[in-house]
Amino acid sequence: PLEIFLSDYTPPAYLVDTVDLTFKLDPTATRVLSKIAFRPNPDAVDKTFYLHGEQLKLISATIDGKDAQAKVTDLGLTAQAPDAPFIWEAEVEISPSTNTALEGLYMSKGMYCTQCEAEGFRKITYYPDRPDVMGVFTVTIEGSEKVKLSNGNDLGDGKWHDPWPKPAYLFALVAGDLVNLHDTFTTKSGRHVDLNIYVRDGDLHKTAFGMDALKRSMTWDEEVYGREYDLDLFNIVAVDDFNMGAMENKGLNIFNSSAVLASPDTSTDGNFARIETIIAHEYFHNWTGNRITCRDWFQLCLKEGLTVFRDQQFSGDTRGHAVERINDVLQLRARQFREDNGPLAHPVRPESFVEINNFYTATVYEKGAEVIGMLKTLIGDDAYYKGCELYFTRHDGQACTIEDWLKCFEDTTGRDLTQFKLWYQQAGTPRVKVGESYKDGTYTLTFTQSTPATPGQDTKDPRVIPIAVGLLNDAGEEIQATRICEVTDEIHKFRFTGLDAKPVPSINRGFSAPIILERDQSNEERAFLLAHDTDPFNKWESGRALGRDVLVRMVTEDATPDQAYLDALEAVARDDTLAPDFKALCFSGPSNDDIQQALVDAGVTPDPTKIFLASQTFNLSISQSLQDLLPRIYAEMQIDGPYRPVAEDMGKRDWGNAALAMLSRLDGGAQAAKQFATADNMTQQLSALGCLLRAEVGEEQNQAFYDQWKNDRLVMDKWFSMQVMFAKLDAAPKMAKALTEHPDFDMTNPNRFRAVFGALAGNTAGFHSPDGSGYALLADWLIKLDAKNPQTAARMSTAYETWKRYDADRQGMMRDALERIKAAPKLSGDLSEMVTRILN
Ligand code: BAL
Ligand code: ZN
Repeated sequence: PLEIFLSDYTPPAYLVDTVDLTFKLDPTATRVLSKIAFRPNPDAVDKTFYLHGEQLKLISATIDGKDAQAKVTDLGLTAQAPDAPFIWEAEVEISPSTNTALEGLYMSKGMYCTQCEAEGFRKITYYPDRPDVMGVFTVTIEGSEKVKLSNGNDLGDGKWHDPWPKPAYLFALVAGDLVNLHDTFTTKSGRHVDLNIYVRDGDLHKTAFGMDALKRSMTWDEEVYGREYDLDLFNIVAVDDFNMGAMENKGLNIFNSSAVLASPDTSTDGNFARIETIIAHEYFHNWTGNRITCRDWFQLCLKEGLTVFRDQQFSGDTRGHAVERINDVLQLRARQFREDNGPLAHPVRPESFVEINNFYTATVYEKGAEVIGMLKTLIGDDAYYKGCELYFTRHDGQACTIEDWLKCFEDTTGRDLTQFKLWYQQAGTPRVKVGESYKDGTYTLTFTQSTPATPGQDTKDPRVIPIAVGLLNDAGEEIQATRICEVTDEIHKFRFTGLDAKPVPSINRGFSAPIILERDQSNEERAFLLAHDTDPFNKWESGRALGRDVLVRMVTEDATPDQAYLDALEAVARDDTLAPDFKALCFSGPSNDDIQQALVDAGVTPDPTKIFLASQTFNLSISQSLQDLLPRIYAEMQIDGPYRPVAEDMGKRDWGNAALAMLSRLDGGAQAAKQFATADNMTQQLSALGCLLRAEVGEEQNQAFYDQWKNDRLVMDKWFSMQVMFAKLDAAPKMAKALTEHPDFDMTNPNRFRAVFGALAGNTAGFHSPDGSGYALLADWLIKLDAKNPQTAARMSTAYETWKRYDADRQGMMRDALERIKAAPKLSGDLSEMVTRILN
């Protein structure tokens, strides 16, 4: 497989003006006719006329009506093309029904659909399939399906025209016997937009929330970024078999059904919140991604980091910033810090890749969003929005780079962003050591930054790091409001003067920079900040650090749970000024992976089994210490009236269900069984089932749940997942194996595969069972899946990325599993690249 380098970028040889496509749909022999107006690119260096094309049967190809005499390989074709504008016409045949990779045109439960990002269009027809080639598409779909959709405006009779030039990765087609929810939106300048969510028959009742979220996203983007929708029609389609969450194709967003279909009966609060975020994300791409796209795939973070940042802003505005930020950071640490600290670490803008599908990562997305957040913090809100405005006007209709993006902010602020750009170029999570001193009313903070070596990058330069700092006095009063310390050197000091006594610092408030702070902080100080910090993120963070310290000592020193921590938690539980969702987060406790990372930092080899057992004791102690309070909390958090997916009610359910989880450790699941029996929404039903499964008393309810929901695919995914998630230790791989033999297990459906194996990888103690059964089982199934769907197989191989953390036995077994995958016959380029990088 070929490694591609950012530094090798050259402009395309030919540009495209218009693309006319005709699809004659047939499950095994779809004919695709293309008529493309090309013209030579004056900026081209290499003038070869080259079109990408994979798994296509070429029927005919002409240039200006004459046989093109194309030379065809497995990856594309070349032909002699004039050094002047010309018309390319080709006919190819493809087989959507046998396309299990779900890239290009494929079939999902009888409907035709497409996924072209990043490089799927080349499986539809021959084309310069690169994002810097943008054309105006007209599409005709011939077939007996009731609904036939493509991008842009509907011309009737299966004909579509998209007036906005776009790269091929934003092309989409859907055809099937679908039904739709229709609504309308009027933009701020008065454009009337028809909105539709298309689904399979039977799913229409699950579309209202998605539609509402779409309209709220449209309003938000107008109000906050001044971005207006630019077509008369916006369609969303739900598809069951989909590799990603959703896809932002121009005017025709295609969604994994799990990321759009919602109803109180079948979706949890978490599902509702995720759906709202993804709908917003895909809609926001209309400007950040579609109107302004990426010059090449190395620039993926240009659209993804920015769009994630925008969806996080939207979700914060909708559901509350404190809780949104904490949840975003939890995700970042669990996925991105883990990635940054292992063999798959790569810069937010990678320098090279073999398979671009492997770079839709937490680093590109989530760290990419953090970088935007830091830029906004450094230059201030006004300058940020001014720079964005310049970006939108200067680059509308273009395929851009990170340099283009940063230049807009340099031009609006006059600030040199060369050092800031290191955030895009250097992999690895910076570590910042904190030193402090106090003398004569002056408090000095000394930050020392360093970033560990990552693959291909042994040394790193100091970055600019915005660290938000506030100071509190002994009485818990804020004596220095949040100030941004701009760390630019390896060692950087900041002074706070005019103080009466040594203050208590609150550092990296709001998690203003995605760094690891290294500071000797006493548990007294953590408890103090948990009680008094005015910054909600650091308040929570202090509680989390306390919990982590307690658990680490329980693992390493066989310590007993710390009374001071239990008292601090009780104070949180009793504090009526705190929102219920915030309390629930304070009680969520450090994860097995958090503790592992803390142990690795302390030079201790983590044992996931030991951490699991210590966590059990830890959680039981918390439940016991709060036992008098729990029934009251639980009762107070019950809601009368119909289910509403609004932040206020969700927060109450979160905290109520946290109380239920604690109660269940004491009452053997009695209260959870009651809740399961009476629940009138999925959040309450599934929480109760989780408590019962954890307590190993939920067999009857588990069967009842299956009987009730066996015909609902999305709920069945939860059922598969829960059983693996809550299985203890080596019962988890056994459960996963048993579930693969269940008649409803379908490995070709990514959601179902992820339900079982994503849950296994997430059940840390289970996946790392000392007998190696988790590693071996996942390897067996990744090999099987790779033959059908390389993209999903490759993504799931990241379960092994931490293999070097563990003891020699576990390392050996994980290496064996990885070597076995690597040696599998006909391994895809996707999975091969991943296991090779993980092993190195
Ligand atoms: N562009 C791929 C799916 C997403 O990030 O929206
Ligand atoms: Zn995106």
